[in-house]
Amino acid sequence: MKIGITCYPTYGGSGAVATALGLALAERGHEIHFITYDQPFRLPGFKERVFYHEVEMEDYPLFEHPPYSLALAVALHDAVKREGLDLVHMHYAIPHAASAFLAREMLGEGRDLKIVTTLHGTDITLLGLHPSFHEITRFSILQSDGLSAVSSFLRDETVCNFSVPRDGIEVIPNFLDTDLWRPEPDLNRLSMLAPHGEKVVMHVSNFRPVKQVHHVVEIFAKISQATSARLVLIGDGPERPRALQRARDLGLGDKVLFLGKHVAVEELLACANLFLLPSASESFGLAALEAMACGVPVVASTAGGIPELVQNNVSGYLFPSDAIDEMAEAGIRILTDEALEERLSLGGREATTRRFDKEIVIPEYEALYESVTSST
Ligand code: GMT
Repeated sequence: MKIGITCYPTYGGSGAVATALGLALAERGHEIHFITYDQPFRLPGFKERVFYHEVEMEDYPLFEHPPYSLALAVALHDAVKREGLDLVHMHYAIPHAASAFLAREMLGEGRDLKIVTTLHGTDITLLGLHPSFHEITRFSILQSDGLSAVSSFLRDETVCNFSVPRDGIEVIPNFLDTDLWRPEPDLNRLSMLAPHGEKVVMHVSNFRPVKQVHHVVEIFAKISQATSARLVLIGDGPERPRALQRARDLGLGDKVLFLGKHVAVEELLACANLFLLPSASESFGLAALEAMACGVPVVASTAGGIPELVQNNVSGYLFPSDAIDEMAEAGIRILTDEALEERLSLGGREATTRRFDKEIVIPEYEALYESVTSST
């Protein structure tokens, strides 16, 4: 098939999933056209059957907010006509699904365009609920020919928040390549992260408020009172200054390493002994899945779809998102009991290879495409 993919190219789970999906589909023989305003952060250089179309935006003194949704509609319309795409797959409903609808209208009567939309998280749980977005989000969900949500939790939220039919939404979880995300630490990197043999506690995110990175720092502060450990923070975003300040206030000094945005996170994750994800809201939690694939026990919140991947006492421990003391205690247990760390590490890796490997999940997207393109 010839498939157009639109996602946010910035550091974040929906862009990571969309890019991994496009690359995996190309490996399986499909032709993939990424249509985005910038090169997706996990999209490498040249790959066979993979093309990148940049959405061109014209600035104008009248615009305080340039109308990206329109420029995207034009880019989609153009790509469909020039490349003969069979369908476009929109990741994150706002505004992508509405732009795809516009592109389809622009094609007119003679040309049908199938639209698949994957709901990722805050498009449904936060942003889409705002009165300025709610009706257009509902409309573009209903106008999509195929819909997927990344967890059962998110499907239920969509049905409840937007009054749309439940049976039209497939649950297709986040996935990864378990050959790439592996529990094999590079000893050189490990010695740089933990030069004195400390345990490595890790967190990866885009540092948005929902991630509660200040909680990560507080949990770590308690852990470091009980055992020798370092906290490695990967990613960047609006909450970084607050987290940095919290680390300073708690006197954590060089026990906390801020590494900023890294693309090859898998190289670092395998060095960790514990992954923290105390999010206030999380439709799935791709970062936790990446940790599990690398054999890293997870201590996380029970928010949203996290319990659909992290199993209590199998791959980690789950608590309410503000339970800092309980999360710290669980972290200390894991870091001071090698047999427990090993058991949770194996449990996470096993769950990942069994349910979340790309070989299992990509066919679920292909089946969705088939059902959409074969329907009239
Ligand atoms: O919905 C968002 O906040 C955007 C998105 C992103 O780009 O980071 O994150 C969501 O999509 C990921 C991929 O499907 C999920 O793993 C994340 O759990 C989800 N984030 C939230 O729900 C906060």
